[in-house]
Amino acid sequence: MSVLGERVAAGLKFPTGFVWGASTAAFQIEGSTTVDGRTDSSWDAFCRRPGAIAGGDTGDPAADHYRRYREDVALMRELGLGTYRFSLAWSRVRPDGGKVNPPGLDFYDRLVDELLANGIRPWATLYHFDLPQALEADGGWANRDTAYHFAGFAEAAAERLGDRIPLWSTLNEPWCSAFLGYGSGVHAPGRQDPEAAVAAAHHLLLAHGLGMAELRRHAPAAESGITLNLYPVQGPDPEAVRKIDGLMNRLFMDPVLLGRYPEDVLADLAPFGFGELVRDGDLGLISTPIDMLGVNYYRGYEVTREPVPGSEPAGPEWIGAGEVRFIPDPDAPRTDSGWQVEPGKLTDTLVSVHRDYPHIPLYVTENGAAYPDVTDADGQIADKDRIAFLDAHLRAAHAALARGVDLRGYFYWSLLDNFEWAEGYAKRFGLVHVDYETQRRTLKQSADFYAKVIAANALPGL
Ligand code: IFM
Repeated sequence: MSVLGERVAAGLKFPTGFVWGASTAAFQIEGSTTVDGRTDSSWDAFCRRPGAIAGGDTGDPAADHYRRYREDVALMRELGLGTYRFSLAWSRVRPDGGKVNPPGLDFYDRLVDELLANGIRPWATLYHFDLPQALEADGGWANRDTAYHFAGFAEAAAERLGDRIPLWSTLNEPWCSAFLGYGSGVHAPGRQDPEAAVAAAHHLLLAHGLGMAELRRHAPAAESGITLNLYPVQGPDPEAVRKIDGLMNRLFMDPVLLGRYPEDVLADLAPFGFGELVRDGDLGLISTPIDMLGVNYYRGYEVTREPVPGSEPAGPEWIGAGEVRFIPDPDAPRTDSGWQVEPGKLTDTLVSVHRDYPHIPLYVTENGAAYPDVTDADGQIADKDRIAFLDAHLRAAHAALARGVDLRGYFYWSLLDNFEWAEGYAKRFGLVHVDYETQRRTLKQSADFYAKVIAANALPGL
């Protein structure tokens, strides 16, 4: 066990300097989608497609954060957040993917200054699902040119903000952008085209590499990396596990951290032209050394190829992964998203990433749960389920530390209730309740719980 492991194993105290934060993303909270030179993103366009979003919801006004950011930073301060992770809207910064739009950048400038004035460190994600629609119209991530446009966006952002932002992620969850956006089509742009989906995966990774170069140039002192949604894939059938683990995890981690695509995944994706996409020099760029890896964890994947009554496919049908099914646990509690609550698998994820890619510091950059929160007669939101979720997952993160994982911090998803993509506003993940009629913010009881953990740097009662 490492020295760190021994120190934390003594009690549920977190290491000194452990980073406590909360995350959001531009499209999910900002609103104000037509002001100060912002143009449409792929999500604005997708929201207009009949039936794409539950309840016909759109990204405006969302949580009106664009106008209420000062109030939101004050809430972060009340919570004691050390770091706030947010994303930049590309279509504010370089509308239509074209020229830099200073008024769009000014918003992030104001936000960053407000955070710093309140003693909160900013962590910027460059890309969290919202591509300028003009680039989408040219093929989006299925078009290699988009990766080079991304480099221009990264350059503009880092040039302007790199002096004040100490933590950067190039991309958030490229798996979702590629496979939900261009494969199953449940995310923008809503395409169902396997070849476009695998092309998007490679071009997103290329964009990450090109973006890293810009961050190194314009924010040399910052810690920079990428955020991936990772899943511990387990089950009785090794072939099922291999396939899903390859597609969900190793397809993204191996090129970034080892400089190569996994052979078995290349073989799985060969019928969709994946091999031909990769040009000389691409993997060198994609494996530009990163300073940390962000891990987003929500649920595990217990899978098999055996028929399981009532289970869903664990992967896209079009690569033969649809034959792999989830093995549901009928006794596991579920969140309002229908996801099983599996805190122990957060430990498994962190331990296996640390084992397979040993030298990379980790952050849990997202972990959280939607529940149907109810405001009681006193105006209180007693979100006991979320408190239990948070407590259990923090214990799981702590268990990973005790097993020697170099885990540097934890970010709850999300600070505010927000636009949960195809689910619209119906799913509430926030520590802070947002009344979308009045935009009134109310701290839920989970926010008080989290504030106490942060203040003590420890789990309560210990
Ligand atoms: O809301 C999303 C977020 O945008 C990306 N990670 C998962 C969250 C919950 O689904």
